[in-house]
Amino acid sequence: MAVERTFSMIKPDATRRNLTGAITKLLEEAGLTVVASKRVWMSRREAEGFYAVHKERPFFGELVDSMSSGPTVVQVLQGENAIAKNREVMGATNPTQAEEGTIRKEFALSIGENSVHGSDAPETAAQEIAYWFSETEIVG
Ligand code: DAT
Ligand code: MG
Repeated sequence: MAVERTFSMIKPDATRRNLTGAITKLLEEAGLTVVASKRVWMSRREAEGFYAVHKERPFFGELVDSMSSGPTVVQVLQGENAIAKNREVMGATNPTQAEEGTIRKEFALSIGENSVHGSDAPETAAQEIAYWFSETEIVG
């Protein structure tokens, strides 16, 4: 399995509760290395662009409101099989369905305020990394 990079975001519901360290610890314990990280309070426009794939979904307005409601921490994670591994550590989108030991099981408040985002495929990982980071900000 090749070393990959994926994009991760610690959402406002989690930064508000001072969970940045606790969430990063779970990612690092899973073997993922944080090769870029910064705190960003995204605008509504940035949130709409980032989540454009969901713009026809009924929850889009709520999603944009929540993502622009406070600071997030955007990160690039690197490691073996990083995209799938990050999704595994995150747990299911709906925290009631997330497995024990996952970030969402432990910390998510609801399906909307579910504490973390993670890319779902190599193409989206590349797009999402480029949306928030320049190459020089990533130190692998
Ligand atoms: P994931 O974040 O697990 O990749 P997704 O891409 O389907 O899930 O949805 C993106 C985000 O949109 C999700 O993290 C929270 C929000 N969301 C998804 N389904 C929702 C719903 N039924 N009600 C409210 N928010 C929802
Ligand atoms: Mg998704």
